[in-house]
Amino acid sequence: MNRRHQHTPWQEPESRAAIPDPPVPAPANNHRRQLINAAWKLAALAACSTGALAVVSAYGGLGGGSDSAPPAPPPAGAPRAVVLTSALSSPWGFAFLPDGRIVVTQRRGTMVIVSADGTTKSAPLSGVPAVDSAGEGGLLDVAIDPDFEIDPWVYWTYAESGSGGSGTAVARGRLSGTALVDVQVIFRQLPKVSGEGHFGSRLVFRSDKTLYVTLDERAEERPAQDLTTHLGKVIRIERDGSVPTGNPDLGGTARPELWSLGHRNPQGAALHPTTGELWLVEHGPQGGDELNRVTPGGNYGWPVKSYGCSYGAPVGTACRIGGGTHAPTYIEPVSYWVPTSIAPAGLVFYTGAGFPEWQGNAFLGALAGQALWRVVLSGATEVSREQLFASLGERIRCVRQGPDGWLYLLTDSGKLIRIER
Ligand SMILES: [Ca+2]
Repeated sequence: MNRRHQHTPWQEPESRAAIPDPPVPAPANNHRRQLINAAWKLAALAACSTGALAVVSAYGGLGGGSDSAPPAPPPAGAPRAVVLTSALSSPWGFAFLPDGRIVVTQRRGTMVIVSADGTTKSAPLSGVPAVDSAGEGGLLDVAIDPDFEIDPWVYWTYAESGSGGSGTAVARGRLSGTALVDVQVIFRQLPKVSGEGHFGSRLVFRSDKTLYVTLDERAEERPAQDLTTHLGKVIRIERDGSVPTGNPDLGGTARPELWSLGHRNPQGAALHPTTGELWLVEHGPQGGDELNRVTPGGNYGWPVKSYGCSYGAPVGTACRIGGGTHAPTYIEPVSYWVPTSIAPAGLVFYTGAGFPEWQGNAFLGALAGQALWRVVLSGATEVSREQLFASLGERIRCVRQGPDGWLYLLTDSGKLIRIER
């Protein structure tokens, strides 16, 4: 087996969440919430008999996995998870439409629209080009045009087959009912390469309506430092794919759309709410997952430096790639995870009113790590971090904040979950 593919998240079973979902979706009022909580408690008790875990509390209120003691209820007001739907098929990315509905990509190549309360799911949208869904590829992230109400463009990333293999691409189409029309491919990662690992990718609109795209290194490693390729880079493009002004000058042979380099497999990205800067999370090899603040022209070190180790290396610090330390040549991560990879996916800075204690914190999902991570920051310095909802036992693929101010999670098992109180 290719050593670079040994930890790929899709190789893990997607059947960990053997817990029945609540019988009704989103709670509309306190009475329904009580019904849902009762259903979850029953599910938790049932799950305990099979050794599985269940939880609705961020801190394990209904979990614990003990066969002898009944689970304790979550503390009043504690953040809790409500499953809005579990009817999605390997969902990967989602985005809120102005009317509150949610566009969801499903990795094998379909896009659907879910109602705001999760109770209904549309037929697959027509017009989505064919995707290469082998390995970690497929239909990936989705974003809504900042001017959607004027011109209803939807943007998405996907693995595209072509000469030389496959690569990440960005397309857009106008949403008309359940159709995407006027579909255009606005960007293609070059070169396309063989292999089924590391396609990234996330889409983030800046306040100036240009588009950041985070691009993996396709498990090729070295090209992440090669400015003539798009592998292992963040790019910044206009909505039609053209190159905007203001990108960093990286030298004569550099591709003009490049924004930063030296990334491995960035599967989460978000704008910082006060600085407007792009931040991202990327997978390390064996350990070395990173939360990064992205600066224009910044080099994040892969594959020269990593706090992780090559696959198969003994656990420890001696095996860290390039010694681990990035500075002064490369940019240090804000936070990193060792010795085990959590496989981060999805990133958001919380700005909602529902959790005042979480204001300005970064939240990222974990696939292999099966948790929602909360990182408390002071500027670009980590103050503390903790994992939440680990007892859900879900591979969390995407994290966003909804227009209602709650956090929303997408899981590989097919769930859309709202974190509320
Ligand atoms: Ca790095």
